[in-house]
Amino acid sequence: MPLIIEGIKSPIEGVDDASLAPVLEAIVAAAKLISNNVQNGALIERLDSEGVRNVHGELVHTLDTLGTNTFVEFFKDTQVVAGLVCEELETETFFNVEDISESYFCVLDPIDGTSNADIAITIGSIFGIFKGTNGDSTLDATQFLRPAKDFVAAGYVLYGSSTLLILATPMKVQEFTLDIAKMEFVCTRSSLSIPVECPYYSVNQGYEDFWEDNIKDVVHSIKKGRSLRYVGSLVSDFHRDLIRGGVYLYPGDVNNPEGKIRLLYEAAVMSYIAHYAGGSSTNGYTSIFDLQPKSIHQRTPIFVGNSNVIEQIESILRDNT
Ligand code: P6P
Repeated sequence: MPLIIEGIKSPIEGVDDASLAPVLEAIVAAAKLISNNVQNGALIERLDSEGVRNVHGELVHTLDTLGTNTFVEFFKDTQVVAGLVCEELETETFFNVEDISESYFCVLDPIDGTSNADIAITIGSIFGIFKGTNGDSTLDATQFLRPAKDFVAAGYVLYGSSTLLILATPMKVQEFTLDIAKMEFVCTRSSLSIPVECPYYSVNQGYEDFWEDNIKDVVHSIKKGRSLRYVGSLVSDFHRDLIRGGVYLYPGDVNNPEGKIRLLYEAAVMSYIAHYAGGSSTNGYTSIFDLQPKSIHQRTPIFVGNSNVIEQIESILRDNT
């Protein structure tokens, strides 16, 4: 049943629960407000660092605070979002709703790649949406510690040369482009699938000296015949893989065995999108789509994109164990 969402001109397909509408409308409204701030950036002094560090020890930028506060406010106003895990907030945030068991629990990286904002490189917002587990009215981390396959919807907003909303449901992955004149999103790709061709790979080659030998073998093998593209912004690198074909790698290394990318609100979302776009993901040994999180801010090595290359990566790592 196509769902009409305020702020999106085209009906959203693949959503069979109309109660999701307020959650998606909150995301659309936040995306529009953040897009405007990103596009005007330095003109409205939105790109500075606030000189404080978040739970991960990363510098907090004005945009991070704006993004966090915007999503928190808009999710709270829905009356159907009961809880939020956000990269910028150390603990879970809960909101008053009428019926917790019929509500939604969201995971969010409000502004991914903020350090790119003041050099006008694409950044994004990454989100995943769980439906409250039947009858379970507990308000604690267990509502969020669920594998990506449990999302009812997930996606990202990409603030780049245009502002895009990528929305994945078990039925399909859709792309919507923000019409700046009308400030509404319009469907521009109705059913996305990762191409069979895989012309690109994305990894920060600068860390090569810190990779374990098996990861060096993986990169050495998959780079053959491919071009390296690395923006340093997950939503950008992943979006290129989704549209043009490719694979994104952020492996662990000797200093950070679990890598940098957070499982719940970054890797799980990209694995969900990849899964429903015909691609796949792995932490090296198991699909991230099925991976059970243990804590809300845990990190994971991630390899995501073209299924054939992901299979090749797992094969190399299995042979190296
Ligand atoms: P590095 C941005 O900080 C981010 O979380 C992702 O968007 C991006 O892919 C990655 O980190 C870049 O990390 O260590 O290569 O600078």
